[in-house]
Amino acid sequence: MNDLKRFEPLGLGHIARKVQAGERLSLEEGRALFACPDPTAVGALAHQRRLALHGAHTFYVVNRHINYTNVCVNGCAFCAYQRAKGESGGFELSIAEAVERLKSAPLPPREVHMVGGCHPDLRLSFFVELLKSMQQALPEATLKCFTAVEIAHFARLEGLSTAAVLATLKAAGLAMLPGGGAEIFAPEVRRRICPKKSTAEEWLRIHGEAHALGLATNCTMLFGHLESIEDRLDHLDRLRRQQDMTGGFTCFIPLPFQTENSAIKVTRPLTGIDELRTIAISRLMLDNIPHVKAYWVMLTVKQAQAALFFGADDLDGTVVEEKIGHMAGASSEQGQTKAQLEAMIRGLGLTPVERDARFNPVQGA
Ligand code: V47
Ligand code: SF4
Repeated sequence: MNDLKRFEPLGLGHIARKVQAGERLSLEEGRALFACPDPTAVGALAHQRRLALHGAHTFYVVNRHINYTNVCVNGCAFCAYQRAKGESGGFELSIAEAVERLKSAPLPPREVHMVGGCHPDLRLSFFVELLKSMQQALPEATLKCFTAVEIAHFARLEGLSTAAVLATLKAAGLAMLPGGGAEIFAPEVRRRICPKKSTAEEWLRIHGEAHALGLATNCTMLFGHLESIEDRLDHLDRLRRQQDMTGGFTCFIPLPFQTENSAIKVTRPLTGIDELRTIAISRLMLDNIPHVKAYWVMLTVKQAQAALFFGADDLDGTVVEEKIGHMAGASSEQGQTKAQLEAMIRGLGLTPVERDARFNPVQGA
C-alpha cells in the first residue's frame, strides 16, 4: 500500500493510485514523472511495482560476454568500440578462440552473451559453425547472441530475409537475442548518432520475427546523449506496443551513455539521479516487460545497487570480460564473481536468485 499523502502534494496522487492497481500509465503520466521535483517519490512508486512483481528477489546469472569482432561498417557516432576494416586495433576471433574463451571462464556460463560489429566479410556460414561449436563445448549454456542490427547486416550480406537468417541461426543453437542496437528510436536523433544502423521499425520488426520463432529477446535504451525526455518516452512506448503485439521481451536494459572516446559531445551529462529516475520510469511505463536490469558494467556497482530500489530487479551477471562500455570509459570492473554478486544483493537486504538466461531460477543454486 503506498502512502498517498506523500504523492498527492507532488501532483502524483492519480499515478500512485494507478500504480497501486497495476494499471497502465499514459505518456502524459510519464511526462509528469520526469517533471516531478522529487525523484525519490518516483523511485518509491517504481520500487512498489518491483516488489509487487518480484518481491525482494533479485536476479543474477553466471554468464560470459564474448565479442567476436570490433570491425564494423556502421560507424555509429557514439561508439568507442568499433574499428574500420584494416584499422589498427581491429580484431576478429576465430571459432577456436571464441570456444576457448567460453571454456576458460571461471565457472561454466549458463548464458553466453555474444555480439560484435557488423563485419563486412564474416558470412552466415561462419556464425552457424560458431554457434554449433559453442553449443557442443557447453551444451548446458543458453546462446544469447547477435543484436537485431547484426541480424539485419547478415541478411543484407546473404541476400536473405531477416526471418530466414533467424531461422538458420536458431537451427544452429541460437536461443535468444540480446537487447542491443535499439539505441533511441526517435528518427532525428537516430540519424545523428547512428545513421547507418537499422531503423527503429526494422529493429522492432526483427524482434517481432524472433518472438514468432519462439526466440525470447531483450531490449535496451541508450540515454544521456542527444535525446530529449520526449524521445525517451517515445522509445518506451514503442517497446511497450511491440510487446503488446508479440510478447517475447524478457528484460529491459537502460544503458546510460558512457562519454569517453566518443564523437558525441554531451552538453548536459547525466547525473546519478537522472539515471535512477529514468530506470524508475522505465519500470513504471513498461508494465508488460517482466524484468528491468541494473547493468552494473555501465552503471557502476554502487549505482546498480541503488537502482535495485528504483525499479530494477536484475543485476546481469559475472560477465568476465567487457569491451563495449570499457572502451567508452566505463569505470567498473571487467567481471564479478558469483560471491560478489550475491554479497552486493544481500548487503541491501534483498534476496539473491541465481537465474538462467530466461530468468528461470537455477535449481540447487
Ligand atoms: O547497443 C555502445 C551500447 C549496447 C555505448 O540483452 C553504449 O542482456 C553506453 O545491449 N555508452 C550493447 N552504451 C550492450 C547491450 C547489452 C548489455 C548487457 C546485457 C544485454 C542483454 C545487452 O551497448 C549497444 C549500445 O547501445 N553502447 N556504446 C556507450 N558509449
Ligand atoms: Fe558498429 Fe554496434 Fe558500434 Fe554501431 S554500436 S559502430 S553497429 S559496433
